[in-house]
Amino acid sequence: MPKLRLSYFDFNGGRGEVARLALTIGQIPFDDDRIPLATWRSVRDQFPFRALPVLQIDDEVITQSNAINRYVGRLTGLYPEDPIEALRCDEVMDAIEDILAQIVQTFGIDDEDAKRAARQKLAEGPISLYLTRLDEKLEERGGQYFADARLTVADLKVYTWIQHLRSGTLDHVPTDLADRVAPHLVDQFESIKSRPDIAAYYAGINAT
Ligand SMILES: N[C@@H](CCC(=O)N[C@@H](CS)C(=O)NCC(=O)O)C(=O)O
Repeated sequence: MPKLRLSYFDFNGGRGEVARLALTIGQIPFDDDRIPLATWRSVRDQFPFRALPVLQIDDEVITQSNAINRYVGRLTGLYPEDPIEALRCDEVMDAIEDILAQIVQTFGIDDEDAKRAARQKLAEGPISLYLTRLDEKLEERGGQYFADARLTVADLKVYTWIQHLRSGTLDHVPTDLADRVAPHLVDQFESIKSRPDIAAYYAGINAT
C-alpha cells in the first residue's frame, strides 16, 4: 500500500471530506493533513493549483477531488467495478461539483444584501433543483444507494453536501431546505451519519 497524505482544510466537510471518510471506512492509514483556514494564504503556493484537496501518493502529488475520490474509492472498495455502476457513481459526484460551483460563486460577495439575494435565488432555484433531481434518482435506485446497491463515494459526496446545507454555515439558505424537498437524501444522510465507523470518526475529530 502506498503512503498517503491527504491535505484539506481543518473543517468537517467540503471537497476533501469524501476521501477522509472513505479512507476511514476502508481502514486505510493516511496522514490527515488539516490546514487551518487562517494559514491557507501562507501555504497555498505549495499546492499545484493553489487549491485543495491534494493527495500525495508516495512522492506523487495529485489534485482534483473527484479523481481522488475514485482512486480512494477503488482502494477501499467504495467505487464500483462495473462500468455502468461506475458511471452512475460519477454522474452523481459531478452533479454535486456543478451545484458546488454555483454556491462557491456567492462566497466572494461582500455586500450582505447582495449575498442574501444571491443565496435566496440559489436556494429557490438551482439548489432546490439539484436536491429534487438527486432525491428522485436515489428513490429510483431503491432509496438507499446511488450506485451498485451498496455504499460508494457518490453517497459520501452527497452526504457532505447535505451536511453543509443543514449545518447553518451557508447563510441565507434555509437549514431545513433539504428536509423539505429531498427526504430520501436526508434519510440517507442520517443512515450514513449513524454508521458506527462514521460516528466514531467524528467523535475523534471533534474531540481534538
Ligand atoms: N476542481 C477542484 C476544485 C478545488 C477547489 O476549488 N478547492 C477549494 C476548496 S473546496 C479551495 O482550495 N479553495 C481555496 C482558494 O480558492 O483559495 C477539485 O475538485 O478539487
